[in-house]
Amino acid sequence: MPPPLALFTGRPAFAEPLHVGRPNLGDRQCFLRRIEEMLDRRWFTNDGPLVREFEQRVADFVGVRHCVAMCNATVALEITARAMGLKGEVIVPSYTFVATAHALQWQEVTPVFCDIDPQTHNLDPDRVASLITPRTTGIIGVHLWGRWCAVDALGEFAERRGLTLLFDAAHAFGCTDHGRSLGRFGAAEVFSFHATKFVHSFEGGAVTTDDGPLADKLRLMRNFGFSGYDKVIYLGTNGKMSEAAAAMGLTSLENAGRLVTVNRRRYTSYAEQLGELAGLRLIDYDPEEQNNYQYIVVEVDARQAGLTRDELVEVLHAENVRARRYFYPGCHRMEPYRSYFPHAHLLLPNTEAVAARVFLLPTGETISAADIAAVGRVLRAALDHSPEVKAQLATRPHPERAPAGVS
Ligand code: T4K
Repeated sequence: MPPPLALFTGRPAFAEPLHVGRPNLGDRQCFLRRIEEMLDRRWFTNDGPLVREFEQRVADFVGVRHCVAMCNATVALEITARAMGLKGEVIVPSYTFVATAHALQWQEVTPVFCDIDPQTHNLDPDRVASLITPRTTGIIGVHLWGRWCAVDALGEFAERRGLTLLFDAAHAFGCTDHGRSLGRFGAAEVFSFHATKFVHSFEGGAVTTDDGPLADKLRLMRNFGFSGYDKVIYLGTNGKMSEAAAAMGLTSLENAGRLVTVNRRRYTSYAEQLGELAGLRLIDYDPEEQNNYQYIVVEVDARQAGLTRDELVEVLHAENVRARRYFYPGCHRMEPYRSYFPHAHLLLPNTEAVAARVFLLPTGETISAADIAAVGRVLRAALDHSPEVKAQLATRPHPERAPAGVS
């Protein structure tokens, strides 16, 4: 009998693909009513009533004075970095979505990659000091998977050294640090409301801050710098959120309480499935903190599991489970950074190791407990038959596998 895996039988566990990041919907009727009202109003963008309502609700939720909604988090990061006068070099983790680095490089600010703490997957505050040069103007921390990034240590350090501190909170809506909502730290924080996020507006982002003059500046900059009909007082761009996006954002925000319950249940089901599998570990979310449980993040110990992360991902893809290797291979191994800093990996051992052993599994409204049980069965079968799986995969060329030895 061949192992019960599509790799051998040709019959995938799922007829349709299971995606990581499948959007959650919220109340469809409520969304459609908002769209109908928007059409009747004929006000589709440029600081419309839905965007204003969304901003107010996000600010209240996070507990900040100001929220400035934007078309996406990448542009929001770019505008915020520019508004804060970041130039020269800015310290960022490499283990993040490439947008964190691109938002700086796009305006010719050099991202300097700092290694992460392998436990938290977040920037290691003890390594930041050694990367400071006379050109350093700021730090951008990332709350990866909604787990808080050393906000207090980085805050104290930035203040002492006169650096601007921002946070990329793309993953962190609805998450806390010691009971304090993420989105309230540093000079400003940036959320993503992309379709794949916990709360989403199809495409969207927002900056949250308690700094009134900064919020005013961000509003001008996202609207070409206009301060009146014919008056431009800053260099600006177009970073506005549309009314249709805000309609989805509001509907999604209203669904957040229900979704976190669903996500948490999925996380618990995965924990039960993976708990018995040697070599696979689901990352923890501190039970004392709030998390949105939007990310099912698995770490593979290849020696114990008998298979590498990449081999397991291939097994899952054959079953139509589109597991993702976020954030492999790390920004420092992507262009243009790879060419600019060809030796960056030497200073990023934890980034390299974590990026080689992590994969993400699908969750959310569209995934059922039965789906998770089936994913568990696939993983169990793969580990039970690891020598056969390894031999079978070796017959298939796969140029994208992580280099041997890094996992
Ligand atoms: N900082 C961090 C730490 C981030 O993670 C991100 C974005 C940003 C900054 C920038 O935020 P934005 O500028 O995007 O607001 C996706 C998202 O596009 C991106 O927003 C997200 N992080 C990143 C983690 O994931 P890709 O290139 O992996 O997307 P893609 O097209 O492969 O889609 C992801 C999965 O979602 C697929 O499995 C398919 C599924 N999907 C996607 C969409 C859009 C659906 O099922 N339906 C959909 O409508 O970047």
